[in-house]
Formats: sequence, C-alpha cells, structure tokens
Amino acid sequence: MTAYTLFGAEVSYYTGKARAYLRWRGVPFTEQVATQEVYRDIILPNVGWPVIPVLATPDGEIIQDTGDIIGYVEAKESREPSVWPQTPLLRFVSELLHLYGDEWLVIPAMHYRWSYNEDWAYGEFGALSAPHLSPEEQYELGKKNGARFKGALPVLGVNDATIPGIEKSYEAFLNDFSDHLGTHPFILGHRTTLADFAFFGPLYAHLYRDPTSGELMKRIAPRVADWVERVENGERGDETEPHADTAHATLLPILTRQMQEQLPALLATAEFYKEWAANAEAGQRVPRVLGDMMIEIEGCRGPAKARSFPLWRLQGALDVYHAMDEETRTRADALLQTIGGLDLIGMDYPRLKRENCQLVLA
Ligand SMILES: N[C@@H](CCC(=O)N[C@@H](CS)C(=O)NCC(=O)O)C(=O)O
Repeated sequence: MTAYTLFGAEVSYYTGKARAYLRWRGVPFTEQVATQEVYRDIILPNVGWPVIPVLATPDGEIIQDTGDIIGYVEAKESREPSVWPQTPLLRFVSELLHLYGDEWLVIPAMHYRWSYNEDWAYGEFGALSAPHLSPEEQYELGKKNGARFKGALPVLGVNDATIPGIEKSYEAFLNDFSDHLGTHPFILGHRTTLADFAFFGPLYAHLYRDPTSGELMKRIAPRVADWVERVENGERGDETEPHADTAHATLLPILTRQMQEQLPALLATAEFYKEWAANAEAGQRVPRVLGDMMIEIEGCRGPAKARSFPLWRLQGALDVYHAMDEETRTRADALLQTIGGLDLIGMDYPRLKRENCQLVLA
C-alpha cells in the first residue's frame, strides 16, 4: 500500500475535518465509505468501538481520532507549512478553536441535523451503509443506524430548554464569523490552519450539506458558505507570509462566545473528572461520560452530560499555554482577560493520554 486510506462518510462531521486536512496536506489518500462490512472487518477489530473516521497508513497502522490523525501525518510527512501556526500565541488560539470546533459547535450541528433534516439523514445513513439496497430499505436501515447518533442529543445538551439558545447562539456565531471573513480569508488570517479544519467539521457535513441547514447558512451567512466551499476545494491562501502573532479583532467575539458557553461546561467536567481520577489507576480507561451537568447558551439552561473527551482537547491547548515564554504568556493572559477566559489558567486536572484509540488516565 502506498497511500493512506480514510474510512469515513460524507455525512460525518469528523470525516469532513480529516478529509479537508488530508486534501490540504497534499498526501496521497483514498477515501473508503464506512459500510457495515468496513465497521465489521476494519473498525471494530482495530479500534474496538464503532467510530469514524479511521485512517490506515501506508505502513499499515490504524489511527482513530482526527487530532491523532493530523498529528501523525504532520510528523510523518514533515511538510511546510505546518498545519499549526508557527507563532506561539496563535498556536494557542488554534488549539482553543480546535476545542470549540470539535466539542462545542457539535451542539448546533447535531441540533440542526436532527431537528430539521431527520428524514434526509436517515436516507443518507442507509445509502452509505448498504449502497445495494433500495431507497426504502436504505431509509429503514438508516433509521436503525441513525438512532445511535440521534441519541447523542441529550448527551450534548440539546433539549427543549436549550434549543432556543442554541439557535440564537448559532445565528450570532454565523454573523460573527461572516464579519471576520469580510476581512480575512481564513480563521487565523491569510492561510489555512488547523482552526479551519476544526471548524470545517461542524460547518460542512451538518450545517452546509444537510439541505435545510445549508439553506440557512447560505441565506444568512453566504460568506461562511463560501469559506466552506473554499476549504472543501483545498484553497490554501498565501503561505509565503508568516503570521503576525496576534488574534485578529474580528475573532474576539467568537472566542468570547466560546468562553461564555463552553468554559463553564469544561470547569464542571474537570471537577467530575478529578473525583473519578481520585479513585482510578494510571492506564485506566476514562468513561466517556463523567456525570450530569447544566449548560447555558444565550440564557437558556438545560441538562447535558459531562463528556470526558473535551478535556483531552483542552489539555492540548493548556499544554501550549504552559510552554509559553513569559512575554507570550503575558499576551495570552491579556487575550484571555478580554475574552472572559481567565478561569482557564488555573485549571489543573490529572493528565490524560491516548492508548489503543481510547482516553486513559496518564
Ligand atoms: N474525537 C473523535 C470523534 C469521532 C466521532 O465522534 N465520530 C462520529 C461520526 S462523525 C462517530 O462515529 N460517533 C460514534 C459514537 O460517538 O459513538 C475524532 O475527532 O475523530
């Protein structure tokens, strides 16, 4: 085998992120649809649970988790420019936005898919699992397979209490992102970086490609739809110029929204995790759900599960913060103050690591 193989699906959030990254990176890869057979023969035996995307490397390694996929390919291929900005403050910002794209924008993405595109999604799920079946049979199969994904809504905190806030927040986010794109072609400025791929996850498969959601995006935020198309097409921007090490003013409303909504959930999750870790051993698998909490979005409060995975992405961001020199840290603290994120600094929880495609206590 000389190329990478990405096992995934066009309807999948994180496959979109990995595909856009691999396309941009320019490495040879083919994409194979994660049919029932692929789950049975490749994903379950190697990963241990049904999840996409999965990358098979030319050396025969199997990698799950888009963060691990990107990290692996970056290290293996050593191409320029790196997916990460080379300036330290922006590297931190890119990890924060990675956390936001992967673990918070999933809330509107899943809400809009399952509240406005449900039947369409069942057809798509069925067609990808069993391309040989009739559309009616695919719909029935898709309904069965899709139940697991729809079942994530209460876990994420999508419910009658939060939905009005989720919609208000998403529309405001689209507005802020449009303003940003009015002066900068990509999230960190003039070229594509990790932050673009992280946002592409929610903003492509669910919020652009699902018909009703795509109609909303194109109507109220055509610039965001244009960015989705540019990232999808592998547009790179100007890679000759290094980044100036500041977050553009137009990114601040997006980061502020992240801190308002996601940071309290992260703080609550870290408390559950500390309680769990106090009685756990190194190497022990961390439960995907650690407890019950309330989230608040645009004044709408409702129940959600405290999921452990966001703490892993957060650890990535905090590691960058703690590795900063004093001058950069002073600038990072000023940024955190501006966006309402100072509580991040004091966060301290037992380290996590990845082992056999799972999150474990380090
Ligand atoms: N952190 C993982 C998330 C992968 C993920 O949640 N994939 C979805 C499809 S887009 C899935 O297969 N979920 C199954 C599940 O969570 O049980 C990544 O970045 O790869």
